[in-house]
Amino acid sequence: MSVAVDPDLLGSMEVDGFCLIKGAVPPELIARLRGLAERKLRSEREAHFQRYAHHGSLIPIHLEDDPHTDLLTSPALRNAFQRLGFTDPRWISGYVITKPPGSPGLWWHQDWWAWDHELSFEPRPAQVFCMLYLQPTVRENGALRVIAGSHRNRHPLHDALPEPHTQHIENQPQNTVSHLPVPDELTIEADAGDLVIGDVRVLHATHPNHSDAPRTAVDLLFAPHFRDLPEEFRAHYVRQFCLPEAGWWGEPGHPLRGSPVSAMLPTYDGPDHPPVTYRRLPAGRRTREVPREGR
Ligand SMILES: O=C(O)CCC(=O)C(=O)O
Repeated sequence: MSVAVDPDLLGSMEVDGFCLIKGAVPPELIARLRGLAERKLRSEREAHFQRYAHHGSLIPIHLEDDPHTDLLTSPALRNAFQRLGFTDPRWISGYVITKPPGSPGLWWHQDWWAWDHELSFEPRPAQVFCMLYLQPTVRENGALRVIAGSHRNRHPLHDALPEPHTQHIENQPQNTVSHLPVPDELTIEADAGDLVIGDVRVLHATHPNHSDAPRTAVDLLFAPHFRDLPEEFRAHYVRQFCLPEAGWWGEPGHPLRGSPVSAMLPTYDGPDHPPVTYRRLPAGRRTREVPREGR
């Protein structure tokens, strides 16, 4: 049964570029996600934590990682997406993000990657992040900071920030523009099981973790209106590295074909397209490094 669009939630996404859905995911699924996060964190090498010092970690999630398919097909996620009016949500990638005790805040950034394309200026997001917190998350232990409306409106930070997800921004000290407070920022505090869904164009950062316990979240990225995307974007998304190898949907007998999770995975049968131009900074800014990694 489908759930009606919630005008308040949809309004928050449209106007602010993010929304908070309280108690979206049930405790049993959160407990299993904690288990997944612990396994992933245990198996990661020290070099990873050094490279992603400000995230804490950015460990990819794949379909094999229990309970990821159960989360993707859960009534909880379906319900949240229907309330937001997502017409054809497809999963693109996912990460375990932890912030160890005493770790720094994450730099201000936005996560859109195709700023030369006209799609960047559409009201509806081409891509959203879903942050699922696995413990109470407040300012003290590294909650999310956001600038409401910055997904569609120019903000002074757009002209000041280094390229996101590069070593250049990773090297910025905490007393620089990449981290400092801005007057219009908001902090989103969340409980375990709350879902923060954001347009990837919105400017966001995190507070440092000043507590003595890790702060862990699962971050999933989706194309909420996949079937309406231009062909070149659909062709791009099916090739993302967290997903099963592109083409599975055309292989007779492939275990994913007809499976419940298949409805949440992007597929594409159209013509080949040259890659969409990769541009991490909005118009007027130019790439300083070529960072074709991650996200
Ligand atoms: O860890 C968080 O709360 C935010 C992570 C984030 O903003 C990102 O990975 O882009």
